[in-house]
Amino acid sequence: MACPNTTTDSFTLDKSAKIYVAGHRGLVGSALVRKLQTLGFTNLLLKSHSDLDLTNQSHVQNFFSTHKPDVVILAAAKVGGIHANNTYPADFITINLQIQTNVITSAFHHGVKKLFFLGSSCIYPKFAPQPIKEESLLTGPLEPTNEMYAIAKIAGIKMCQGYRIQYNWDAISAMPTNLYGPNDNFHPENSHVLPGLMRRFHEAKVLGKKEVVVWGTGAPLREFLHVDDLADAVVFLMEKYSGVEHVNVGSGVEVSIKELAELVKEVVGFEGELVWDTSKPDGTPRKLMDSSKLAGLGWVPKISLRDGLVDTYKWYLENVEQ
Ligand code: GFB
Repeated sequence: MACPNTTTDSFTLDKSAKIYVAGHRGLVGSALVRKLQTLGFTNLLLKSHSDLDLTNQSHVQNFFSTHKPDVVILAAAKVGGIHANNTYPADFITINLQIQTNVITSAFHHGVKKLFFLGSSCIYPKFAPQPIKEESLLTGPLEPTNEMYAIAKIAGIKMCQGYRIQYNWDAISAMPTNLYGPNDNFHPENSHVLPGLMRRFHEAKVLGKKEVVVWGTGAPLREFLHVDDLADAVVFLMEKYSGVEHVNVGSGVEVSIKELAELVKEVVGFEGELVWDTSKPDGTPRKLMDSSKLAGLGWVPKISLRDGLVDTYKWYLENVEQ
């Protein structure tokens, strides 16, 4: 495949650049807004879902023609944990394809200088060699529980590549590992494992319960990254990277779901027992990403899993609990 512009390139992200953060109320988008504001970016364009439905093509086109952002960070997506992905496959593929197609095409047609697309580590084959390198994309079958979401995200990567190859447009994409932090979804069924367990342990502690049910066998391995580290990496890549290939963003630290459950239990202060519900799916056995490409560019994460959990539980108590 012809790959123009495959090396790193310097893009000056001006402090006054008009940056549209799509999905600014979510886990990733809100972390990006905090990061950009801390760095002194003053011209952020933010629209909530009630003001702009990103699945509506004509609304998205009108928005871009009216506001003409310089830079777009596409963090809006329908996301969820293993149960939500398994239960609502039509929503996961349709809504994500609609959002990303509308935003990417409108950004291209309205003169956006740089677009950043965010995907997920579930784009890789279920049995990809570990740690997973960027080159593993499309080398084998996907994990069935999140195939629809993964296919939408793979389409997003390919759209960025297509526009770069055909038009030399500066669209880049990054694939974060499993994320957590403030503004996560703490829904008991539809969330990812970390916020789901945090809420369950907290409620069990408050109600004086003796047991908490945890899904699956506890054997799957997962890599977790605090969303503030991800936001830092996104800004870093916006400024330092311009290439056709997506970039993995991980912490390099892997834990089993059993180890994670024990750690969340300790941080929350629940003193009862864990009961494993093996009727629930484990999902992919392991998905540790190889983030050496990003490390080679000069970025490494800073927040340990324990510190990140303490920070997230504090946020949960101050926000969700209230
Ligand atoms: O975080 P999670 O839903 O997503 O589940 P994936 C990770 C593991 O934790 C699975 C187990 O083995 C679950 O069975 N688990 C244990 C739980 N207790 C719970 C619980 O209370 N809630 C949840 N949710 N899991 C997602 C994909 O896969 O990863 C998404 O479905 C996305 O598409 C995301 O890519 C990053 O890591 O398995």
